[in-house]
Amino acid sequence: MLPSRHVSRRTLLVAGLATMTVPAMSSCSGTGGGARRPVTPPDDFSTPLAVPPLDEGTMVSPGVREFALTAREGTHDMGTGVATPTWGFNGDHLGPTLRARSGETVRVRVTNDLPEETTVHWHGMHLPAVMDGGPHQMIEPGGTWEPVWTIDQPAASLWYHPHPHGATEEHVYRGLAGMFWIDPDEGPDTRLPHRYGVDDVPVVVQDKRLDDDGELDLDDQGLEIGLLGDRVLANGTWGGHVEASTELLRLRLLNGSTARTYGLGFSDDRDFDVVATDGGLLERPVATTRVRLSPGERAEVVVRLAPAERVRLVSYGAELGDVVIPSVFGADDVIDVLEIRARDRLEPSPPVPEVLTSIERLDPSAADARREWELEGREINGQGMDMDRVDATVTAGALEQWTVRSRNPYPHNFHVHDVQFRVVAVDGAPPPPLLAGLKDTVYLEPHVSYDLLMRFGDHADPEHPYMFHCHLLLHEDDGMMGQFVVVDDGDAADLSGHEGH
Ligand SMILES: [Cu+2]
Repeated sequence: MLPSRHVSRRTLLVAGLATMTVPAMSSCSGTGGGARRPVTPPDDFSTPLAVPPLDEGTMVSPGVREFALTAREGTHDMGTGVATPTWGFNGDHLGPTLRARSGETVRVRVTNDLPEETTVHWHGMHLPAVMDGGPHQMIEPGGTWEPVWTIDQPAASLWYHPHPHGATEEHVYRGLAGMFWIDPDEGPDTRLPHRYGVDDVPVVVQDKRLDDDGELDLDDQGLEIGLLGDRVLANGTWGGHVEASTELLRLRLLNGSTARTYGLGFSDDRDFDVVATDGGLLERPVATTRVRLSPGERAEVVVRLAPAERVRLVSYGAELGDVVIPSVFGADDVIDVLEIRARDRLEPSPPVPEVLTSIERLDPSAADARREWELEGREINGQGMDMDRVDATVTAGALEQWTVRSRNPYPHNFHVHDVQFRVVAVDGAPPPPLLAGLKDTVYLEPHVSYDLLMRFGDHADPEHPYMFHCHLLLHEDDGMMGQFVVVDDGDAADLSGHEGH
């Protein structure tokens, strides 16, 4: 099931880390053969930032919005002047920003024009398991898949990407990723900057490494966390600039990388407001100078600009917690992501509201069930992914507390399909403000326990599982993933009839 390129060397590295063979690790960060190349900074920021096309679909009947996505091959210039072979949705690289409203029914006609099977997963979306686009909903080359669901969650910046078991890292790395914005039911939230591509800009942050022929280098060089690129692109643009015409600029940041965790801020260390995390608005804006995003996480930030200034969005590297030799995982890399160029005259923007929303309080003591998940090597609770095994059977509507912990001295994170969870405790303490909102993916500092409280939905289906997994895509591909099934009270899961056997 697993691609062979991952197995033997990987096992050795895991074994090495388990016994803390630090010298073996340091050789990865040295200058000898197989060393990781330093990150290449852009020469200048003369290229306009690519903004993915906005796709609001077609209203085929009142409240029903239809989209079409085709995954296909193409080429894209990653800033080298070379046409790098890539994959994209409805284009050569990446995909359009799909936009729909809370309460609408959405239908997406997905066509696979790739030479191999893939899937499309709606990351962060609450929806029936059979519409989730996980590894059980494979689309053959030339095939189509048409999921339909009703959006039953607040406004949020979600995203979509392939999820074929064993090949997710490669499919995302080749370029298959796009954002899916949910607006409030009455339309865009006008209290915040909301004009697409003008003062409300999607920023898909990804690192890539190209070989001497200008092709994407899929060799992870034995790095424990998988592919770590030496150039960082925003929306596929290396060294891009965005021209700002308003005093406030909202950037919807998505870490669409396969392995790298970013610590994002601005070149002059200015404060900015984080207004939303994975699953939607925070209750109040959080003023900060850094936001940490591990693969799959999102944050919406609002930055105030002065006329005619230039300021860069920078990844200062990330606080990874108690990892061995953080530099090996890119934690020391300081990377310019894009430049903001403010016009000489800026349109006034309304101030960011002091109160953005209210989020339902969930009481941990009222949990219907508690589960513990320990991540180690490529396993969760000592088991690798098995498409035929159900790791948790959840009652529809149940409130559950999942306690998650990494037992490795290198990065992992944790993503749960179908639900937005609340981080109610980090090692028993209240979560930091940026983890206090709705989340579907959380970085796991090694040896720290995260208590996640989540209310499962109403889409009972004993035959189709949802996934939970590490969102470092190599780890996921190698089996750091489990399955849960949502059933009506008293029912049992039954995967015997599902596809994929
Ligand atoms: Cu992991």
